[in-house]
This record gives sequence, structure tokens and C-alpha cells, in this order.
Amino acid sequence: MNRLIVISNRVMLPSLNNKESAGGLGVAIEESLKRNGGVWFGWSGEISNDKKIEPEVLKNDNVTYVTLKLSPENYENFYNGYSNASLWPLLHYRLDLVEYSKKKYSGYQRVNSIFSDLISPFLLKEDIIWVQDYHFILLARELRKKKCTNKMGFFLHVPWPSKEVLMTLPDHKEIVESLLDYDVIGFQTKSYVLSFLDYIIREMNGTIDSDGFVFAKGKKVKVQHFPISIDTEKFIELSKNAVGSAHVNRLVESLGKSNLIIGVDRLDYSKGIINRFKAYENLLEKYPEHKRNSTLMQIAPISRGDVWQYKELRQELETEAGHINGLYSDFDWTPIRYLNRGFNRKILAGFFRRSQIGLVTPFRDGMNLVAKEYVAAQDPSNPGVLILSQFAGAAEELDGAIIVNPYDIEAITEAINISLKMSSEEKLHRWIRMIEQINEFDIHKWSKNCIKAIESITV
Ligand code: ADQ
Repeated sequence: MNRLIVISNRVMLPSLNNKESAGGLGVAIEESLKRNGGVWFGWSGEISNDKKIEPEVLKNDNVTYVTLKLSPENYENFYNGYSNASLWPLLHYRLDLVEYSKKKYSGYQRVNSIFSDLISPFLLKEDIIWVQDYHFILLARELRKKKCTNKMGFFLHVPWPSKEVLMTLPDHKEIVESLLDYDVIGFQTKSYVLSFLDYIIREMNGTIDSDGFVFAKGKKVKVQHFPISIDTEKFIELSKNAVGSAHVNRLVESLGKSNLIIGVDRLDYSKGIINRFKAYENLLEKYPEHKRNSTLMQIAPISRGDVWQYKELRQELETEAGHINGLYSDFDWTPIRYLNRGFNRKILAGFFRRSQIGLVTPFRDGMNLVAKEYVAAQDPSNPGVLILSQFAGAAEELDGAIIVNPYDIEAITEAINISLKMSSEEKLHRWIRMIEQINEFDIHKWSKNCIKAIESITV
């Protein structure tokens, strides 16, 4: 078995005591590394003013963890800049929020190059390289410049946009050409694969064959969709164990007879939280029978708090939640509970299980694992309803959900109303279709399939 080299923005260090709070992705990567042996590279999450920044290297059994601090300039231009203020909004179709400058792009190139310098000395000839996400699109190109001939795969966790949207990025050509230096490019959904192929054919005069290979710029690359998933078995277990726990009991008590509608997201403009609030306000106005017998709980810990777009979003959501609560609250009932804090996975699983509706309405989302976690957490004897945006990657798989257009506030309102009135039979019927899907395709299958695809490339 070949050793595995993983590069991702953040690394899950073995010192993380409470593995229960770790996400499925980190656990699956760690598991693959332990199976194959290998090295995991990433940013330490820290900023350093040192002139020469040395990596921190940690060994645990057959896995080595290598993390690097970023200089303030690289943090600003690579992380806050090109990654999160240029690529992230662009890949999520928020062209109005894209901030672009050559300086940011240079920072992005520089950090990709720094990481290639960091990785090179660790590489053995047969190692397989697996790069995660939009922070490191240029990494294969940088490594190839250093004569690296290892098999390399890339997986994009976020959406790949249509050609028209992508081409608003001044560096779109270089970005796509760099991707062609990988041997395998993985996307979350078929639809992102199609958008990528459309660009290859129409912008690069490339061709494709029936085995999913792309031929362009003298390169041959396998392009495939690998829908990411969750550790289904583990999440089911967590949700069962959460029954009767202190947090869940307190939640149930505080709700009284109210139906719980739950939203759980990182506080991000791509998640469509604002339209969720507006749809709920609409519901209380249009269907007053849901006043007092429903509560929307939105859990949204602050993320990327340094970036101005995120600061504005916070203000907007606080204003909207305050407005709705001011208008509809009673002395013993509050319609929206808006919490800017995270909870560990066991508590979340318990909250999901106790809620009648999972409201997952991103404007765009690569996959959205919350949707899958919500399904896994349900009590088979009384499952809740998932309301899911048609623009979440998960909508390609979870056809038992009520699928909505997240821009259509009235459609979300109607979906909530229908869900609150849905029969137990229909809820069960819808849920079974979804749980079967995520039982069969879990995160372990995802990581194995990704690695197998890279391994089986013949170079
Ligand atoms: P994210 O944008 O972070 O991930 P998502 O897939 O919904 O979005 O969540 C990832 C994990 O974070 C899940 O396990 C979830 O439970 C956890 N999480 C989210 N909100 C939380 C909260 N409020 N409190 C605690 N935990 C929370 C990116 C892409 C997604 C893609 C994933 C994985 O944007 O589209 O599904 O990567 O590829």
C-alpha cells in the first residue's frame, strides 16, 4: 500500500482530546492516513512575525503531522484575501462580494509555493498526494515545477461554478490549467463536473472520453464526482446516546409543546440564513396557527470574523432576528432563538433528533453535511422533515427532502407549513429513502473511493 500525503487548510492533530467533537472529514482523513501511513500538511491556524517560519512536526505511530504558521502578509493575502474574499464568494456565485487584487493572487501563489517547498523533502517516490479544497488549487503545478512525478488528486469541497461565473475571475485560465497538473480532479456532484467539462470543451478546446478522462493542454486528467458524506453509523449512535442527556432535556423542557425547526450552519452568507428568518416571519404572518406552537432555533457560530462581508452579515441577521422577536414574542414564547456559538457533535445530534424540521437552505453549498447529519440523527419511529435547498450538493442525493429554491421566500414558507402538517406516514416514507442513501454512501466510502481513483491512475 502506498503512503498517503494529505494537504488541507487545517490539520486535525492527534492531541485533539475529544474526538467526539471532531467532524467526520477530519476523522476519515486521519483513518486513511493511519491505514496507509503518511504525512498530513496544513496551516497551524497561527500567525507568526518570525522572519523564517519553521514547521512544527509531530509523529504519532505511522502518521506525521506538519503544520506551518502564516506570516501576517500571507494570512491577509492568501487566507483572508484570495481564498476567502476572492475564491469563496466567486465559487458560491456571490460576484457582488468578490474582492480581487493582484496582490491577493500573488499571496495565494506564494503560499502554494511555500507549501510545495515544505512537502517536497518529505516525499517518497511512490507516495500518493491528495490535496483538499480551494486553498491549494495551484499546489500540483508548484510541485510539478520541482519535478514531482507522484500521483496527485485534488478534491474541491465547494461548488464549481458555471463557465460564465468562473470567467469573471481574472486568473480563471491559470486556475484551470493548474488543476490539469493533477491526475484526478474530484468534485462533490455531477453538476459541478459538467460545469468543469463545459469550460474545458468551450474555453480550452479540450475533449473528454467515456471513462471520464479530460484531454486538454497536453494533459490527461480523470474528472469525477465523489459526493462527500458523514460517518453515518457514528452519528446515529451519537444521536441515540444524546436522548435523555442534560442538554436535550433542557431543550425539550424549554420548548413546551412547540415544534422545533432547527438550522445549523457556520455563519456564512452562502448559507441563506437571512431568507430562512424571513420565511419564518412570513409563516407567522400567513399561518398564525403556528404562533406559539413553533420555534426556530438557528445555531450559527461566527466564522471568518475578520472579513468585512461576514461582519455585515452578522449585523443583518441580528437586526432581522431582533425585528421578528420584537414583533411576535410573547412573555412566555420567543419565535427565534439565534445562537452565535457552536455545540459539540453529541449535543447537536440530540438537538437534531428532537426537532420536527431540519431547515437547510443555502444559496449555494458544495455538499452540506448538516443535511446528512440531520437525516442520520432522526428517530426511526418518528422522523422529522428535511427542507433542503436545490442549490446544496446534497440535493442530488437526498430526494426524500422537500426541495426548495432558497431565493423564493414564499416557497420556504410553504415548505415549513407543509412539514408542520405532514402525516407521520409521509415523513417516514421520505426519511427511509434518505437514510438508505447515507447508510450506503458514508464518509469512509468517500475517502476510499477518492484514494482508489488516484491510486488506479497509470502514469
Ligand atoms: P462547511 O461550509 O463548513 O463545509 P457543512 O458541510 O454544512 O459546511 O458543515 C461541515 C461540518 O461542520 C458538519 O459536520 C457540521 O455539523 C459542522 N457544523 C456546521 N455548522 C455548525 C455549527 N453551527 N455548530 C457546530 N458544528 C457545525 C464545506 C463546504 C460544504 C461541504 C463540506 C465538506 O462548504 O458544502 O459539505 O465542506 O465537504
